[in-house]
Amino acid sequence: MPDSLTANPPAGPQAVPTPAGTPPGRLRRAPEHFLSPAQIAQVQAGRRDFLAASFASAVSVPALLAAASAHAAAPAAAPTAAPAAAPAMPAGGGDPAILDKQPHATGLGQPVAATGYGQPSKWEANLQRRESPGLTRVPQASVSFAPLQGLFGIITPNGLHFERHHQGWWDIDPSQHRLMVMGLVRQPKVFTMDDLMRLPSVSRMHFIECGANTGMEWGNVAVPTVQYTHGMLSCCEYTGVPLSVLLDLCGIDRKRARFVLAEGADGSGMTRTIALERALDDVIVAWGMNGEMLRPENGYPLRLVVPGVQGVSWVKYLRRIEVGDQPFDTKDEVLHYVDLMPDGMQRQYSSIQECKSVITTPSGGQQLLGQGFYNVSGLAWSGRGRIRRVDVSFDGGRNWQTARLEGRPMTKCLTRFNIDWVWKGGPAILQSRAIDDTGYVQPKINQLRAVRGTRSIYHNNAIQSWKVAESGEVSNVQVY
Ligand SMILES: Nc1nc2c(c(=O)[nH]1)N[C@H]1C(S)=C(S)[C@@H](COP(=O)(O)O)O[C@H]1N2
Ligand SMILES: [Mo]
Repeated sequence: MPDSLTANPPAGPQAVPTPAGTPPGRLRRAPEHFLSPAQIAQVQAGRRDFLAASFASAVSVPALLAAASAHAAAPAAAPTAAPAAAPAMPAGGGDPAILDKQPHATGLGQPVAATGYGQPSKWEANLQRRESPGLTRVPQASVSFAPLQGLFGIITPNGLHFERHHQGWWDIDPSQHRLMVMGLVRQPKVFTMDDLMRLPSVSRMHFIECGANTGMEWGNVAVPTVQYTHGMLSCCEYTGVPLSVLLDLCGIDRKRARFVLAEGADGSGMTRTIALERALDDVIVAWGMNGEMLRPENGYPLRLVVPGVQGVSWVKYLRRIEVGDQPFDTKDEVLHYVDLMPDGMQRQYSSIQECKSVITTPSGGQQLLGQGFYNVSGLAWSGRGRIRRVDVSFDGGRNWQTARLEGRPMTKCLTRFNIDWVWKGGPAILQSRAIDDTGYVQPKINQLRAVRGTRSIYHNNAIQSWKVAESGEVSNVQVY
């Protein structure tokens, strides 16, 4: 590793005072890939088997990290790589970034509306949602993970929202899209987008988490960065009409109705049963996402928002709601999305995303470049309600301190937490533990395994551990 990465930052006049009264530490952002260029070439050449095998049997983390740091240390592939540390001050004193006239201070800048739809800075081009090559056989039935390590606050920008498609995504003409509501209703109806968008709407902030998020970590440590351990998670402000309004418009048969079925228009035939109680509570038939129409990848022009429930029930390209008197037991509820328990039985309809949290900075693949103050930051959420408290440990769970929650926690929504930390250069294990307003405490991985076994895929909400080595390298570990 180049010396510049391990050297302590010069404590010059620029040292910013921090709440903990120590100079700030520095951090190298997570490598955006955990595959070496050679491995990526192999994947591109169609050799995915070695990766599929590694994912199934837990990739060796040292190997991945070695690959990651090899990649990160390679000459910057693009001019957009994370900015290098500021050049050392010239002997004569004076910072050229201050003293020299910069082009942007002397030339004429860009005109308004140079791009009709604004784009992120070119310096941020490494912040991307990313697929796990080899995780699935075709990219139309795959996942791209949100780069949690690079996001602030709680809102996921629309272009970085994670994606999960079973049969590829579509950009459906909204003028040709229809939503049918039928079954146990007095008057079945078909709605156009115009019909729907004239109805009384609501806007609510909620997280969406795929039930399989963190699913690769059931047996052992499997992936190196928070993007891949927790990136099937996003949080938006959704706008739409409450499903209860549509059901009332159609005159739902309140005596017999117990469940509704939601069906998507894509070829995956995505269909999910939702209990009527929930359907009438906070479920939204949504077209808006962070102030604009849904993105095609996320179900444009219409998707179901089912707060607190695993992502699969948030049916995209929503085209049909059927009201019935029993669960529909569709393929995505019988064959898939069941939890294999230690006794060999399958647990079905376990839809709620239980209370969970993760530290996003510092996190796996990042590197602390010097001792000093760090703002440790992360996300907490619960499918049952609001986050009440987040505790953080720096010694693998022996001692806990309460983190600061940003803003007022909202129900079934991400909550950002922060806590001060001074790294003195020794090894540390960082963990966060969330508690929701039902009093539920996020479990340790061994507590979860004791009940659920190790052969599950879905609903792994265990405490995440990040190990900080004396070198400052941060890696994914499991602590019992
Ligand atoms: N029509 C349709 N809806 C769907 C899916 C799909 O493949 N087709 N995937 C589901 C799954 S498993 C998840 S986790 C979420 C992902 O939503 P996103 O792609 O907007 O992140 O959509 C759900 N709704
Ligand atoms: Mo999912």
